[in-house]
Amino acid sequence: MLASPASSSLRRSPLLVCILVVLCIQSYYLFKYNSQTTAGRVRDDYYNRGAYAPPGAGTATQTVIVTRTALVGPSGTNAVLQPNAGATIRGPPMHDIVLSIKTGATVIHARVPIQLLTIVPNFPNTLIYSDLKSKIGDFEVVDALRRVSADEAGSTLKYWRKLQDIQAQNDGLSDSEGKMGDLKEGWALDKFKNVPILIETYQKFPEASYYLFIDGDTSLISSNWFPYLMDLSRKHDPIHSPVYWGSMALLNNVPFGHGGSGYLINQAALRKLIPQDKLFDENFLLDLERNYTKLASSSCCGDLVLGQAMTDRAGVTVKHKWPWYQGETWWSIPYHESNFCSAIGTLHHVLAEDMQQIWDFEQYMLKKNGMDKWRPDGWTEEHEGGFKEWKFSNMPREARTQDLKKYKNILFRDMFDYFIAKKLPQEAEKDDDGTMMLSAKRVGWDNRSWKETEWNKDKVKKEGTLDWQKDSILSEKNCRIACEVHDNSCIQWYYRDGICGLSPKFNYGRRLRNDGTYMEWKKLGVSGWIPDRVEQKITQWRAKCPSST
Ligand SMILES: *[C@@H]1O[C@H](CO)[C@@H](O)[C@H](O)[C@H]1NC(C)=O
Ligand SMILES: CC(=O)N[C@H]1CO[C@H](CO)[C@@H](O)[C@@H]1O
Repeated sequence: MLASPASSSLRRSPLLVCILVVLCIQSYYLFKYNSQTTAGRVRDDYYNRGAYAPPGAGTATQTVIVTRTALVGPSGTNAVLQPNAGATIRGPPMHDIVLSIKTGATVIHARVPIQLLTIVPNFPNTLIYSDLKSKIGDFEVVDALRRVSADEAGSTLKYWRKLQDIQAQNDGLSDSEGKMGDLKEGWALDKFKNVPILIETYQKFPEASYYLFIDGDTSLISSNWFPYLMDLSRKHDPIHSPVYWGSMALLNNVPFGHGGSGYLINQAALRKLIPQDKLFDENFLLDLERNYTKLASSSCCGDLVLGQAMTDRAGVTVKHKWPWYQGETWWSIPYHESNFCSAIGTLHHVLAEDMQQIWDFEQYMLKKNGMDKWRPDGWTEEHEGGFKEWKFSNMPREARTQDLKKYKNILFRDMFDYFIAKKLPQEAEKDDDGTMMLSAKRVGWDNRSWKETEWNKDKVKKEGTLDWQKDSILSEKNCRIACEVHDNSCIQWYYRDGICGLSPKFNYGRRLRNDGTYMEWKKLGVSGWIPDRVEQKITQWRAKCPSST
């Protein structure tokens, strides 16, 4: 018979067994006592449950069990495992907004787990949609395409069938080397998902005030959202005054909320698309889905199709609410007067490792701003314990008159200070030929100056192009001089063979490649900043929202 070292030593020593039993009973009472007396403990448990319960299951009556596993090692040392949730700061939970995450089967494992570990517990009603049914931890992942009409979707659905087949054989998509190969073509399926996701999200939570739709590479400054929704609900009653807000994009004259930046729709707007009495009318819903699947098959993107549905059928056109909703992350955002003092709602193109950094940043800022214990006026112990849900559509009177200006939002300025200020090249350098520059530069680096003004071979052919603009694309030095000498508003530049980017906004950017030689990096691109001008601009922008410290 096999026996583990621990159990055989237990059998040898009845005294050890007795001690263990006594310890167990004692810790049971200790735990029971603790959980009844400290509000902080109740809160931690609440969030532990939120994090691990399947979406929608976070009801108030559920029993919470926290297990503490005592490991008795061979040497008799005790190691106690317990979740470190007490250290995490979370704002008031937001049951009244449904967070709906759209992702794809080939990327879900790279992206969604870190969302679940960071922002999602602040949104107890979270749904995850993909193009394949699966699970992530205890979260059910819904296949958003299962109800898409195949005859309307056309040949693109062959990728979907391929995913289904491979899943059925493998119980997963990776091959024996962990790769997914051409399955990545599955992104073409993405455009069919938005409208079905909208319908199903509404069906699952018809009573919610808000529905926020994001992608797997979208992050949120989650704590900014509670005061934001309070303010919004005072101005637009979520049940009667339609809201469809996002970062507006325009394609073929159709305005729509860009999907990766996230778009917010309230119940009033959804009701206009799907009248309440039609919410479970399968014929109506099938008709709606078919109409927009057909449109999707000849369109580029699902967020656009949704924008069209909202405009045509619901009569609600997206409102542009940039920079709260925006499509970049800390290093790719162009910092400027226009956003420096604004609060951050969403971030997009967030790499998994950046998502962790952004979460750490939020935690840091909550403490720094003294907002770590913030709760709205009218918040009670029942809300805290999850026994009562906070309805933005029916807030307590105190909350409706609370001075929200006192809430310290997390701003773009803060993100700049936290991530970039210390990494910034501070000193002008010498160029390769020994002459002194005004700029500091990085090789193999893309600071995205080209996003603002890009001079290239085609553009310099246009009439009226000045000589220095024509010259700027000929060499790195010319491009640098274009910024330093010819363009007063320019604070940074980017040069790559035949391309010169000049920008009056600050963009940090990112290394283009980690391996390779200096010459290879140079080919990829060189970025320069003019430290004096950068500092001057940042000081100007900062003056509008001086930090308290
Ligand atoms: C679908 O399109 C048809 C034809 O344009 C239209 O008559 C019908 O009302 C639409 N149905 C829905 C639910 O949008
Ligand atoms: C990684 C990246 O965004 N690279 C960009 C660098 O700049 C060139 C010039 O415009 C762009 O084409 C690249 O996409």
